[in-house]
Amino acid sequence: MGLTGRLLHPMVGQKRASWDKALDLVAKRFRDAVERHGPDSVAFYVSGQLLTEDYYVANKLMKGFIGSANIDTNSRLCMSSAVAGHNRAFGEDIVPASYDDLDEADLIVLVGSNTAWCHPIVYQRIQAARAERGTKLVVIDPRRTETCEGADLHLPLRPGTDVALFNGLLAWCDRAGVTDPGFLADHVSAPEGFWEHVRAAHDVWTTARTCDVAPALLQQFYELFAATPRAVTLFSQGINQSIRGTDQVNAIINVHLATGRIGRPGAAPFSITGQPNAMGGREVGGLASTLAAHMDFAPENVARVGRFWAAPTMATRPGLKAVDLFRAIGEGRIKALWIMATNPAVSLPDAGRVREALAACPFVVVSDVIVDTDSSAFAHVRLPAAAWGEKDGTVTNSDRTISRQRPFMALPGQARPDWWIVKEVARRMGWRNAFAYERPADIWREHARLTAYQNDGARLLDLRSHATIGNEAYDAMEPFRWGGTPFADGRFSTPDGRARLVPVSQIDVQRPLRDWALTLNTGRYRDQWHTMTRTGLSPRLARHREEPLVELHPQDAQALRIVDGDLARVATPQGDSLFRARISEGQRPGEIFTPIHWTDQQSSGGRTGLLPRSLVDPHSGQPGFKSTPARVERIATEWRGFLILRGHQPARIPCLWATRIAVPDGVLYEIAGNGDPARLEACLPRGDRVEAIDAARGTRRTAIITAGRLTGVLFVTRTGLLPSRDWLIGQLEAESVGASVLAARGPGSQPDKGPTVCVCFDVGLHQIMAAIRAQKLVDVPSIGQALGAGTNCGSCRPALASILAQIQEETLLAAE
Ligand SMILES: Nc1nc2c(c(=O)[nH]1)N[C@H]1C(S)=C(S)[C@@H](COP(=O)(O)OP(=O)(O)OC[C@H]3O[C@@H](n4cnc5c(=O)[nH]c(N)nc54)[C@H](O)[C@@H]3O)O[C@H]1N2
Ligand SMILES: Nc1nc2c(c(=O)[nH]1)N[C@H]1C(S)=C(S)[C@@H](COP(=O)(O)OP(=O)(O)OC[C@H]3O[C@@H](n4cnc5c(=O)[nH]c(N)nc54)[C@H](O)[C@@H]3O)O[C@H]1N2
Ligand SMILES: [Mo]
Repeated sequence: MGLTGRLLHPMVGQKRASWDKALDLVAKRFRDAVERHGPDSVAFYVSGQLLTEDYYVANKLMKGFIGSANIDTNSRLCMSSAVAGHNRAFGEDIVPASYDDLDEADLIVLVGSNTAWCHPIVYQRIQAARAERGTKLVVIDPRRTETCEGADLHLPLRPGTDVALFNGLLAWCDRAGVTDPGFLADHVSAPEGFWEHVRAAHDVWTTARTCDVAPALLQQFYELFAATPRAVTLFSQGINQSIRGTDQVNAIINVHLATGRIGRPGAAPFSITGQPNAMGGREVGGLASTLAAHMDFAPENVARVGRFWAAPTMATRPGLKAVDLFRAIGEGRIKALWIMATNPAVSLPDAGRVREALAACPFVVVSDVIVDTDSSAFAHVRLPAAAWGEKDGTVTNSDRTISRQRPFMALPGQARPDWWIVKEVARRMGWRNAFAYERPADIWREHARLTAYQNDGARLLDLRSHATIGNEAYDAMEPFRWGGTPFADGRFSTPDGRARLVPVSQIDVQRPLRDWALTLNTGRYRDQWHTMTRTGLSPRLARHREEPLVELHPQDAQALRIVDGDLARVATPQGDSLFRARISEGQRPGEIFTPIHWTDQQSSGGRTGLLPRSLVDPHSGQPGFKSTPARVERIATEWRGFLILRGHQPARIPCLWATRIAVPDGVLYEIAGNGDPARLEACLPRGDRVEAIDAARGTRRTAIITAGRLTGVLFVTRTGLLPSRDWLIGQLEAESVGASVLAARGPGSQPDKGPTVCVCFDVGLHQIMAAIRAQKLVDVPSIGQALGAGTNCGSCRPALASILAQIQEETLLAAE
């Protein structure tokens, strides 16, 4: 929320510009492109981090006035498979679940979701339900994540075999007689041959072999599911981000439809959202494949929305989906592109290609809150948007609850809300009356009216009670969920009111290729958000994982002669990047994992975006981010070390490996390289220099003291250990330091806290271990009482549980 790195005024090229000048330029370039090359020569690439009002205005401008549907969103990378799956099964993109279902379920199945890290609040709610009513928890994920800690079952399936697993479950339920014939007869239709197909191919043994899980484990899950009517299946990116994502979604929904476990308390398939307002984007129609307000491009819908908007040039067919859009940009077919609230140079698959496309695009506009991002490096115009605490509007969450987001901070500098920026461009393109919004409430009312417009019940999304809401009532709006309990009456949004069972088959999972024998899986860390433009500024958040790691199973590491802490190059046919190796039993052999977060702004390596291929699901266009053929090799370095700088930062650190970590009053770089490390001294500021060299260990420690204060530290070693950085970092804030800083430890200074486990209360591993031993703590709540750890956001509780388990095991062994 601070102003570090904030974009505070419009910029044209590298120069500051007035809003008038910047907006006129954007309007002119978009108008010129449309006039010369037609409406499909321009595009918007937007984001689930816009508010519903922002999204509505952008969608209206592109689809009703510019006359193209070339507006797509990063939700394409996130949940478009869920959208496509819902449409196929229900006839409308409805999430038929609410968070209350988690409280009422007896079984919760997490599929392809690292909930403990990515949805910590939901995860705490699940844990509370478990403590209260003994809800069973099953995790289906190829990796053993912290979400598996304390779960009743973990199925570490072969990636990409979820269709087989859920088809197997459906067959099991059929055989066990727990399908719901009444519900099927009255409310569901199945294509011919559906049941024969399910029954034929899916015995437990075959399925277990396909999924590479122990048959007994699989059977245990099937028995549990069959015996538990109140079951919620919650899924996210392990299901969606796949070239068979939509089929995987329908495989899950099929089971719930067939067992009638939908539209009832505690029973639902539950697609969980990633970004704060990805759902609001779906409601306004911000995907290139949807029109507006849950309508598609059927001619009657185009006519209806056109009438409502009094639109001069309606888009009549879907536009380009994200991956295709950037391909079109690369081919020169898009002459002007506007990116809002997303960082595609990092987050799209095959990001090297994306960068080439951006570099070749004649006109790129980026609306962002941060000056320098990997994408804004390609912008001709940068527009300063309002950030989270300054924004005013609404958002929708996973369970259709719409909440007001109210600003609690003033707009800094020249920053403006995204809706304001878009409507100003629209007005300058000539559509003054259609975009005469003065406040978010004006847009909200229009959006609500459109959802109700000629909606005779065909669409569940209907906000008519809000169509005439006053400005004050809008400001005072309480969160509300639309759609009630969808499908409680057994009526679905299809023409005949019946849900559809969709026949889906497991496609063969690609065998490892000779040169690319490993499979790369990618995803999130607990304490970073996507491309780190904001979380990367927080020293504390950096402590959980300071560097981008490639996690490998011990067997693979041994074969590759990689030990924990080595640098390793991950390569795929698309590109390559360096990572720090972490050996992990939680990986399946043959599969590696890297985080999506690091960018050019923080690191010389860790560039996961360069690695995935741009293959997409045929129905949804969502990329298969979770599975890319890859290989890994060890990269030898002669020395490693760290560099701490107060204030100033060099543009480049001249060595093989450098990752930047924000620290209070400065930055810390973890570094490694070959050759003479003396060239790094160029990065140090001017000042008095103290130095210690230990030739035997190949260690050299340099500190720079300027006017009594510590301004730079360079520690390098060829063989020895490096001291903890914490004490030195603390010295950046000290009024005066002396030559003793080279000891990296003050007189009588506190023992090292160890790696941070609880970020909220800044509690380290060593502190936790010491407290467990000294105070004989036996459970996670007692650690919380002793140290505070885990008592706020709770996302470290699985880590606390595993530390506890480890110490208990050691104590037992010692006793024996
Ligand atoms: N800390 C943090 N939280 C976040 C975010 C963040 O950046 N940081 N981003 C938010 C956003 S936008 C999103 S979309 C969500 C994503 O939330 P999640 O979906 O929970 O996160 P991911 O780490 O992308 O992937 C989830 C899991 O899918 C597993 N997986 C991979 N392949 C398969 C497979 O074939 N089958 C199955 N069953 N599982 C598989 C991976 O091993 C991984 O553990 O998180 C949201 N929350
Ligand atoms: N390999 C791999 N790639 C992935 C994924 C994966 O699992 N694996 N996950 C995919 C998923 S699910 C997602 S959601 C994407 C996320 O990827 P991105 O959307 O590219 O990531 P963010 O860092 O969230 O980018 C948001 C940008 O908007 C800016 N911003 C923040 N708030 C505002 C605002 O209010 N207005 C404006 N105008 N700008 C703002 C931020 O500074 C930042 O630059 O990544 C996708 N890419
Ligand atoms: Mo996402």
